[in-house]
Amino acid sequence: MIEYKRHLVTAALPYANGPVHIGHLAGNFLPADIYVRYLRAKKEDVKFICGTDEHGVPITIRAMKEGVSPQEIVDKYYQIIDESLKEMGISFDIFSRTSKEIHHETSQHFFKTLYDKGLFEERESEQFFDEEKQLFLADRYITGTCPTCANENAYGDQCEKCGRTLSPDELIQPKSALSNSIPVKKKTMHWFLPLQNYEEWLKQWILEEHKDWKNNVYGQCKSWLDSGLHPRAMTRDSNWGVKVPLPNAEGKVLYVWFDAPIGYISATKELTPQWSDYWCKEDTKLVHFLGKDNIVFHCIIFPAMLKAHGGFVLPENVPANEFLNIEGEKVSTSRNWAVWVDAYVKDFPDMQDAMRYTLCANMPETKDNDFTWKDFQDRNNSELVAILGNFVNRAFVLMHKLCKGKVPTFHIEQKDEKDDALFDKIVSTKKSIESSIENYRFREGLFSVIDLAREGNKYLQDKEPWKKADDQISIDNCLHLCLQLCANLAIYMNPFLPFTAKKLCRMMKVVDRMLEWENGGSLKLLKQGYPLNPPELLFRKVEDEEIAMQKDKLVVGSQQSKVDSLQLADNNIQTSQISNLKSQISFEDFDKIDIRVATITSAEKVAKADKLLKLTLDLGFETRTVVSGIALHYSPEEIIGKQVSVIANLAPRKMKGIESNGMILMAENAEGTLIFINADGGAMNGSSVK
Ligand code: B3M
Ligand code: ZN
Repeated sequence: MIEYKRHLVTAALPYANGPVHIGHLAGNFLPADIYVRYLRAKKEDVKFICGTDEHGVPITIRAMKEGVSPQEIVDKYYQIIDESLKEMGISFDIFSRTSKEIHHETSQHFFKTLYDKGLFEERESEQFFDEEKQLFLADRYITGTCPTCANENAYGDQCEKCGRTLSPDELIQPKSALSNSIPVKKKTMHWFLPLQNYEEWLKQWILEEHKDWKNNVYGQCKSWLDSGLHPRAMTRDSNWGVKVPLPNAEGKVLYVWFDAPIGYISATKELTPQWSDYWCKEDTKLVHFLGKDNIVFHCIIFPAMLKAHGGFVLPENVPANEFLNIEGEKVSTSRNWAVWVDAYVKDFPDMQDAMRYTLCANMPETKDNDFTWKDFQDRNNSELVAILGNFVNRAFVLMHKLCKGKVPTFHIEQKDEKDDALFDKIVSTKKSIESSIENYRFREGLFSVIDLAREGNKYLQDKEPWKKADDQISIDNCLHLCLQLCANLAIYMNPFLPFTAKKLCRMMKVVDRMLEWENGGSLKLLKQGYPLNPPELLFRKVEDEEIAMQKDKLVVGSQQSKVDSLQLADNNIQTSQISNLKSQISFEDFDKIDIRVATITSAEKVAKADKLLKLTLDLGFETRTVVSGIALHYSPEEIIGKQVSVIANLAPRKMKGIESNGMILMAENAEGTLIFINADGGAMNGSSVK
C-alpha cells in the first residue's frame, strides 16, 4: 500500500461546442467537486483540474451549423461553461482550455516522445474523402441511412435514433455532411498506436490489480480487453486541432482523444510550477471523474499512452458514472432534450444547492438514473426545506426565544440517554460519510447528512423544550445540543451543499475554518454564552408553477430544435412516409368546404386532456372557439398571434365539454411534429382559402 501524499483529481473536459447540462454535472463535475471539497476540508494536498476540450469533430460540426469559425465557437462556449460551473460551486483549481499554447506544446512534445521512441506505426488506410470540399471526412461528417432502423440521418459513427454504433462503411447511401456529395475512398497516412502491445500489461494492471474499481468501469474494461486491442490512429486529417509535430505532416492533427487527456497535464503545468510532483511522483493519488462514454479513453488508451511515454503516474481510480436521463428520456443535445446549467442558474438564482442536492441524490452511480422536475421539487420541499432547513430553523428560533439568543450552557450532570444517543449519532455519521466519500458513494454520503438532520428533528420533538418553561436546565441542554448539531451539520454538508454550509456559518457567526473536517464530531464548536445571529431560511420552497414552467421549457425547447434541424436538413420526404391517399372527389365536393384565414387570439390547456388546446380564433367577421389536438406539439404561449387556415363550416363538436366550431389545418413534418398550414403573407382574417 502506498501512502499517498497528494491528490490529483480531474473531471472530464467538456467539449466547448455547447453549454453543459445537468447530466454533465451529475456524471462528473459534482462527484469530483464533492470529493475534492472533502479532501480540502481534511487539509489534504489536492489539485482539481479541468478545462474545455476545444478540438475534434464536435467543435467543427457546431461551427458549421452556426456558420462561424471553430475559434468563435470555442471562445463563446468556454465563457458560458466556465461561468455556469463556477456558479454551481464547482471548485476547480484551474479551468483551462486545450487551445492554449502550453497545451499545444505539451501534447506535441508528448507525441514527439512516442514518435522518437519508435512507438507509432505509420499506416496507410482508406478513408472517405469529399472531393467537392477536398477534405477527408471524420466519421461524424458522413451521414446516411442506418442499416438497423432506417433512420436517414444516421452518422458515420452512430445512429442517434436507435443508438447503434456504426462505422461509415455500414451506412446505406453515405453522403458528406459538408457538401451532400457522395464521398469517395482515398488513401491517407496516419500514426497508429499499437494498443495490442499494451494488452498484457493493461490486463494485469486493471483486471488483476484494480478489482476495486466500480463494477460498471471494471466490466467495460474487461470486455474491451477480452475482445482484444488493435492499433488505433492517433492522428487525423483536419485543419482544426494540434498540428502533428513532424515534417511533411501538412493537414494532419493529433486525434482529439490523444490531445484531450494530455490537457490534464498541460492545465496542471499552467496551474503550478510543482506540476511534476503531481504527475510524476508515485505517492500522488490520481483520480479521474467522468461519464461512462469516456471510460475506455481513460482506462485503456490514456494509460497506454502514459505507459508508452513513461515517467507518469497512472490513475488509482476512475469512478465513472452512468447516464442521467431527463423526465424518462435520454439526454440529447441535438434534440435539445436537456436541462442546461447556464439556464438553471438564471432561473433559480441562489438555489445551487437545491440542484446539487437533487443531482447527488439521483447520481447515476451504478446504473442510469432519472431526473424529473417533480422529483427536484419534492426533494427540495420535503427534504431540504422540511427536514434540514426546518431543523436548523427550529433550533435557532427556540434558542432566541428560550435562551436569549445565546448558546445555552450544557449541564453535564443532567445529561440523559437521549443526549448520549444524539451525540453518538453525530460521531458515527462522521465515519459513515468518510467511508462513503472515500469509496465514491456520494448518494449514501448525502443521505447520512439528511438522516442526521432527521434525527435532530426527532430529538427536538421528544424533548419538547417549548413545554419546559419551569425547567430551564432541560431547555438549555436540549438547545445546546441542537446548536452543536447544527454546527456539525454544516461541516458534514459542506462537500455536498457548500453554499448552505457557508450560510449556516454566518448564522452561527463562526469563520469558515470551522468547516474543517477534523472539527466534525465535536460538541464544543459553539461557545456557551456566545450570541448567534437570527435565523435566515436555509432553503425556500419550489412552487408548482415553477415546475410547470420548467417542464414546458423542456418540451418547447426540444420542439424548437426540431424546427431548426428541419430547416437545416434537406426536406426530402420519402413517398413511403406519406400515408394512404383518399379516393377522388368532385369539384363540387371540394367546394362544400369553407376554408378561412384566422388568427389565434388566445389559447389555453384543456383540463384533463393532455393533447387538447382550447383556441379562440378571430375570423374577421366573428370570433370562435376551436378545440385542437396540438397540445403535445405547442404550448399555448407560442401560438398566440399565429395566423392559421381553418375549416369554418364544420359541424360543431363537443370535446371535453367544450363546443368546437371548426378545425385548424395542420400537416406533419418529417419528424412527426404537427406544423401549421398558415396563410403567411398578410392575408385578411376571414378571407377564404381557394
Ligand atoms: N470532451 C468527451 C465528452 O465530453 C471529451 C472528454 C475529454 S476528457 C479528456 O464526453
Ligand atoms: Zn438506427
